[in-house]
Amino acid sequence: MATTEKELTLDDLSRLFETQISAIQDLPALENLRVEWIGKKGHIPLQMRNLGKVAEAERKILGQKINEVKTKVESELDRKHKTLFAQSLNEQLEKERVDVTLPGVPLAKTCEHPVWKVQAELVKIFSNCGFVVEMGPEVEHEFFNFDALNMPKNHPARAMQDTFYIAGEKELVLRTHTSPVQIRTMLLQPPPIRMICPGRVYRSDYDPTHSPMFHQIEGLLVDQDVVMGDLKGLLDHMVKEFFGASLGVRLRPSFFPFTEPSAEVDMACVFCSGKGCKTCKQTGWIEIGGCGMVDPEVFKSVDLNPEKWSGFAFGMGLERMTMLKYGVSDLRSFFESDQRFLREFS
Ligand code: 2U9
Repeated sequence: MATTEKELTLDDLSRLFETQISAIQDLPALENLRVEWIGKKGHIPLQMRNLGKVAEAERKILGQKINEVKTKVESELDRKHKTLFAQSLNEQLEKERVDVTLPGVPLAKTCEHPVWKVQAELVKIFSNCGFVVEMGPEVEHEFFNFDALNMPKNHPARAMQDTFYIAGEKELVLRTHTSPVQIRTMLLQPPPIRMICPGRVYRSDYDPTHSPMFHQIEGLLVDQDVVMGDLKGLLDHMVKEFFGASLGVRLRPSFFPFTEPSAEVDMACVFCSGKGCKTCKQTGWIEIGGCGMVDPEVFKSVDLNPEKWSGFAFGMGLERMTMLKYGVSDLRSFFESDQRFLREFS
């Protein structure tokens, strides 16, 4: 190149560039031309280097001339780059055009798990009555799961065979109910409180009516002058809304460490409307959960004065509510992931 370069005048070089750039059709060819002209070993830098060998008298004029050619080369390269870039972008857009009239790719149909569906329905019913959803951890400290709920160290539910403990962490358990969420809420928020807590709970049990993991929804109301009639009214309303029928509710005296008085909640049998059938063992009633007035000891454990505050609480198993609503007989079907069973509810 050096010999040819010597023989070419700057005007020759300028004309050569014009011929070459006008023949360029695409960006890769333009890049090669850029390297050939203004790259480190290109025509223009070579001209600059040769300038040192030229007699001083001519150097200034020649220097100006080289700069003129250099500016022209650079601006032509830039202009051509813009044109070719826009051209290639247009070609690409044309090629990748989306035909929105083509039929879409069908999505596999999915369905909500029946227990989650029931959970959402119950949340809606209680939300409409002013109850707020609160959540808490599933790995819980014994204090929130047992002690604060009036279940002392020797309580049978705390035995290793009933509760899952965390290996190496003797004070941590998988929560056996969602009640610790109520304790956490009362410690964080002053009354009045109206809350529900749906979620997973864990107990060491496995048979047609028990699973080691199941779902509960619990509710708590704390205020002044709360009476058991308020609780009964709320449960009546919930059953009517959830089952869509006016089925009666009765409270049967029972015992829970965290409520006093306590009661089992029964509703008129959904299958025979209370007339008596095989499912309700001819009693006309079906158990759906438990409830009661918050025990004064529980209020004391969260630093609330039981002389001033009163409240009610209730709890239900969501699998049980789903079984009653949809007539499912084996609780284990909820956890087997059998698509044929699950699709029944979509
Ligand atoms: C606080 C105070 C009281 C929640 C309650 C029940 C009764 C109950 C069972 C129903 C079926 C659990 O899923 S199940 O096995 N629940 O019988 N739960 S009263 O009482 C509370 C909770 C929190 C602070």
